[in-house]
Amino acid sequence: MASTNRRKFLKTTVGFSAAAVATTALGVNPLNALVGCTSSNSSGDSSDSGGVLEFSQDPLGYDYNALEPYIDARTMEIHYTKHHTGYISKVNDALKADGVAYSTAEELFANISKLSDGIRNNGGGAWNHTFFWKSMRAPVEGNAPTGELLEAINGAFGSFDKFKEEFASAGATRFGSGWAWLVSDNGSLKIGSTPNQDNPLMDDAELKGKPLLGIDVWEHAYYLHYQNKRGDYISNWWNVVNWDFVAEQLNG
Ligand code: MN3
Repeated sequence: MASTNRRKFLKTTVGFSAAAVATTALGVNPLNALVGCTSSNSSGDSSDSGGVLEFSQDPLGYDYNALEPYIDARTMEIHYTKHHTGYISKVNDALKADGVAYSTAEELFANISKLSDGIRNNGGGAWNHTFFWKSMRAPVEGNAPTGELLEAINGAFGSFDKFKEEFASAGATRFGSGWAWLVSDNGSLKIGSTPNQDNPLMDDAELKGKPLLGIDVWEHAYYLHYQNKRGDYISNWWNVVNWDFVAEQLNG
């Protein structure tokens, strides 16, 4: 039972390892970035042994300039080392201060409506960015989903182009700061957005489901290169989407 739960968790969540703080240098094999979620004790063991969730920052998995020309190196560096790092340290402080001891991020988000704004905003920021880094890779010519994922997108939205339009619109029309998402809601694909650092795993989110793809539409994600042109950022972002990662989320 314990190992079943753990396998299920490993398949459905990305980016958390309790106690195992990632300090690996940047520029590592991107495949390494696809691993990496345990909410376990310091031995890296099963969460069933009483491990308490603590967020950590995985290596980015590619260089800061890997997404150029679509996302510039300076934006990536600030985003990863300042914004993301900040969310992680603040959520861990808040979890400790409030004595909040869930064993997985999913469990935390499933109870988020009962917790403080500090945990909500920083916990969402910690998780969302880990997910975001993994859903990107160096630009690929003609970048597009294939196979089962493409069929699922075509089935839900009519075509890949229509899917991109709807997704871009969700990002463009999110007022202020937030995220646009593709989620699987019990197998049904949906597009929507969340405010601030909320995500579709949160119990009180308007858009609920398992995140398959997400884009950060906070100005800090694009302002240096695109200034106020959020639409240009989103349309260029399709060049760096890691569709293999998205397919893994669908099948996981
Ligand atoms: Mn951000």
